[in-house]
Amino acid sequence: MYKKILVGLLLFGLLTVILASCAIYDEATVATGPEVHMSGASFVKSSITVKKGEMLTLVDDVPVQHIIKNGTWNGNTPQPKTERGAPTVDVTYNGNDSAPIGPFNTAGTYQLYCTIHPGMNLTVNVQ
Ligand SMILES: [Cu+2]
Repeated sequence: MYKKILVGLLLFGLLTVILASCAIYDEATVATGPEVHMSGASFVKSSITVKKGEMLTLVDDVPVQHIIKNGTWNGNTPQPKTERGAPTVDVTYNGNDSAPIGPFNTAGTYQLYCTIHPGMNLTVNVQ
């Protein structure tokens, strides 16, 4: 009688350990795409390389609005421009949020900028 309960408990314990380790394993291997973070008035890094077909996630780490479009700042002058092969980007981040842009289906170099903050440029290299 006690033996049966003991075996049952052992099996239950074993199952729990297996399930728990599976969960940890899954979490560690979930494929996350490329990300670029944004602070108050700039991209945290100014360029990123993504693979063809990938989306790029922009993460707004601060309670500041950013409006990201195709183009670049030349000094204090915004220069809207959508390169051939670039996905059309027009995304508003309202602060402490994130959203993907893309997909980037064509290899090349593309410029993105924030229409609010002069000098806030991002270069996306697609390979
Ligand atoms: Cu901005």
